[in-house]
Amino acid sequence: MSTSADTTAPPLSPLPHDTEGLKQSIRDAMVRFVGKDPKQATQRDWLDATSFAVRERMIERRLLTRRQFDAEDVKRVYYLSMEYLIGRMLEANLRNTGILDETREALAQLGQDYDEIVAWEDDAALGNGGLGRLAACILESLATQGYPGFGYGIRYEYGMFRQQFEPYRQVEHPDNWLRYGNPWEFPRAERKYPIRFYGEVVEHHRNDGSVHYSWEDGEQILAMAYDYPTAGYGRRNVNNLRLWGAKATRDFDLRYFNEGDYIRAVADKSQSESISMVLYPNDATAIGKELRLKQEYFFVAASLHDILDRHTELGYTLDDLPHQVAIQLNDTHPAIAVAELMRLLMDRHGLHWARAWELCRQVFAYTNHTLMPEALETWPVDLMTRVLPRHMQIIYRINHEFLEMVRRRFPGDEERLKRLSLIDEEGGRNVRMAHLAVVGSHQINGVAALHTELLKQTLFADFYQLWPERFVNVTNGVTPRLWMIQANPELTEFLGEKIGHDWQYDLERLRALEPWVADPELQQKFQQVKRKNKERLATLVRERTGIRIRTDVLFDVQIKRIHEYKRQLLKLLHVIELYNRIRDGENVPPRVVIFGGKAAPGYQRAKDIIQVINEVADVINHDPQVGDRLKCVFIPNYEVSAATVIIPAADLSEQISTAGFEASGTGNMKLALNGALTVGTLDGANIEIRDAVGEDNIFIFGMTESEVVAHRARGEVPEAMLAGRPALSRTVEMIEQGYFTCDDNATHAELGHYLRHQDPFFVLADYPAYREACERADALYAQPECWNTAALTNIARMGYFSIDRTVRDYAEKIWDATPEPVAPKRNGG
Ligand code: GPQ
Repeated sequence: MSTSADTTAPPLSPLPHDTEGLKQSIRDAMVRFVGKDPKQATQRDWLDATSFAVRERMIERRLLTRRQFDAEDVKRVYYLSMEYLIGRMLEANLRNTGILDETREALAQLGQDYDEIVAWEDDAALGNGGLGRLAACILESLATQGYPGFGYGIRYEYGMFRQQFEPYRQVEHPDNWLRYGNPWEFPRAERKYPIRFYGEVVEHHRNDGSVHYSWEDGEQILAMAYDYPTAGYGRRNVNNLRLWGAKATRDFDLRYFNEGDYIRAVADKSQSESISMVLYPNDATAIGKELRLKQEYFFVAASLHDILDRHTELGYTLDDLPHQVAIQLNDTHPAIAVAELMRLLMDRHGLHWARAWELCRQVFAYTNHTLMPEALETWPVDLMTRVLPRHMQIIYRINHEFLEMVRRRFPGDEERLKRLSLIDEEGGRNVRMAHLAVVGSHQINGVAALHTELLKQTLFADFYQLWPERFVNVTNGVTPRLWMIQANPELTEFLGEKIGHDWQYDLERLRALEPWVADPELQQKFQQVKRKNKERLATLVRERTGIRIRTDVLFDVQIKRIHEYKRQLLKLLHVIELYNRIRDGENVPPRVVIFGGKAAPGYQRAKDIIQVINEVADVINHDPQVGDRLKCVFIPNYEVSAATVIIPAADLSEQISTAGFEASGTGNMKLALNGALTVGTLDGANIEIRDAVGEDNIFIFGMTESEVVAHRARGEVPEAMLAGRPALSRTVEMIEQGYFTCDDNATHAELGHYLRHQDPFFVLADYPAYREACERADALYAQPECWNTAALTNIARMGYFSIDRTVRDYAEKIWDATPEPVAPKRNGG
């Protein structure tokens, strides 16, 4: 089908992409948009003016991309995610638009320092960790590869909290990232949809005997669109991320105004706008709060309304939906979309149940990111009935039809029905959102090979038996544009000199490096690059913590959310043992240990772990007997912009989760791509990384997933591990006896008890193997030629972990979508 989109409309006047033209644009923007005389401008003003100059060039390409997609009958992919962990936008947009060097020069000619200017930008931290960063990488890759792929999410006014230590404990500060406005967003006042909550379902009986339902009354708020253009690298394609902000409806106030209560009316307004106020800072834990359910429905309802409107505006019918639209659910957070699309198709468009269900199933696919029970979302039936009464009805009907089918296939198997039901009947009745997502999707994917296998064998075993063909694996990836080209310009240049630039588009081409990994000259250059990156990190560490670190030693890095299963405690036990050995006069190889990561504000155990790491670090860093042989640094407020400084400087990458718990990991990929060697368990994507780089180029240790299961079944007391292990016993005793504390012994005693008697993630059981793996790493680091060969081999073999491969896997296995590159020189510019 061809549409009426007007591709013959007059072209936009092309903007120059050279230094002179950019200089002019920046100066103009300073006056016209920022409203300042360049002579009076602050660095923040220069940031804004520069951002406006880039944005002008991006939006031009955005319009051309849209015109082409509209004209060419393309299938569109919509990525629904509660989180996008984007980071700073200026440098990313300059780089992907291809005007980074010119802009740097333009600013220099205007008397401004580019590096200082970009540092003024706040991170867009609309996500918690891996799940949100993956969503950001996927959008970047969709644009880079020319897929018609669009993100939908929430425009939180407050993103991920800022972390401070006072002085050891984590304190959370609000992240008011939109405080000074945001030059990257386009508010779309005309794209506003009313979203309903509460109210009731009314039955309408028709003459032909059919029943029609409508959802009425309750409360309405508006979802308003804010668009963020997303540029592809080395391409003209510019896609769009549409984030929804909550606005009170105009008539919000009528009732109170009539009663003369003006203040109450205005206060009410801010209450309805609170829906998009703040990101819940929880990682891999379900939240269970009414506001969270409202956030989920709010952005899903607005997105589906928008998708269907666009679909019909382009002249398509509902029967065309599966050919024109694919919707990916990023975890279960948007799973209510299944019920919402059913509601729209039936109640608004008059489709019958069976046809609506067929369309739904062909449109949706669902990505699972964890097996951990505490992360699986369920909503009390009572709550769902109150907030979304029509959806609850629809979910009951989906469940009824689904269980009827199961009954036919497994007659008399009541236990199976209970396990599969969308409603969990144990301990109060709850809607299982993962079951809704599975039943409503044509494909379900895990994010690494092991994770997908475990999904099939455990969490979704009953579903896998019903529909084996629906389960696929799509191993995660990372974008080399941010995590190599931007984060590590020196290594990028070094690779360019040796193997050219093709790898920037096809990361598998890094293999061309392999013949040279043992080349002494190349190794020397690589070491120089690492050293420079360590200097850069040392500066950041000094600025944020006041601690001085040397740059001629091994940098041992564990950066990720703080979680028991990720086992920051395992690293900490090793640090304490190293400290003891130094104090005992042993000649321990020097190292700098770097931690970074936030704890969910309500996750007390994780906060205790932060406190203890900070206290241990303080003792070690001030012990004159230790000097600079061991430093331990916890970098506060770990975020995307900090990650781009830490990762290129790392030698050793800590990926030490209890096997079976980390769905994939993506930090593991970023670090290996930058030439860090992994010390890791056989968990998540570590397994695939080992297969890619080879066993000699990674330090694998610890129990495998099945060994963990067997170990747990034996039910041993954790402290039994301490017998015959004096060094480990001493470490645990030092913690519990308060060796490292200044005030609060209780935390430490409790932590000691936890390790001895609970240790749910087997820190003690895996410790001996871990220490041995760290020693293997030390031994290799002592032979620079061998280490550098291994590090360069890691880089050369990381091609598979490009997000571009991940996105192609989704496109081929799940979306049936094809790239639609925007033709160069179509309209100039
Ligand atoms: N992940 Cl369920 C999150 O970052 N947040 C979550 O709420 C859940 C998962 C992570 C997961 O722990 C990592 O192993 C993955 O690499 C990442 O998602 C992306 O798939």
